[in-house]
Amino acid sequence: MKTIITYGTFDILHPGHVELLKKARELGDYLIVGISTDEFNEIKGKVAYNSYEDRKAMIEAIKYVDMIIPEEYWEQKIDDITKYNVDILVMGDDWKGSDKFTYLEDFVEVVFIPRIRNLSSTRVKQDLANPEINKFVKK
Ligand code: C2G
Repeated sequence: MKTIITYGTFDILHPGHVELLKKARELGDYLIVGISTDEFNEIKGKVAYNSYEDRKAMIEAIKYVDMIIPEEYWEQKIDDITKYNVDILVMGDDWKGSDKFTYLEDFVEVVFIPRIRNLSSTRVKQDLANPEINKFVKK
């Protein structure tokens, strides 16, 4: 059995997230998703709209996902790779070249998947706050 792992905040869910999870799962037989806890998001400098529990509920409802684990610190990936006998770590290619991942290439196959369109949770939040785009927001 080929085990795949990926990590992320997965806040405002959008097609880019789903495409990433689909493509990750297609690389093997079992997909583990490490979802950033609210505390780890603070370390990442991110504020999620949805709580960890809500983000976990959304991601585990996606048919490509087999297991959810909390992502609590950057360096846990080495432990996860051993603990879950991971064959491939997958991330969107916005992480390609990041020192958060390059060192992992000595321990596991790392695959960067091209991000589809330029979707992001941040952009969705910005668009929703923009009265020119979101008609429910008063000008
Ligand atoms: N992603 C993608 N395409 C998009 C947007 C995001 O492939 N249009 C990918 C990202 O590259 C990442 C995953 O979806 O692999 C989750 O994205 P985020 O929720 O923004 O997570 P991020 O802030 O990148 O945190 O230790 C890793 C970090 O937890 C990743």
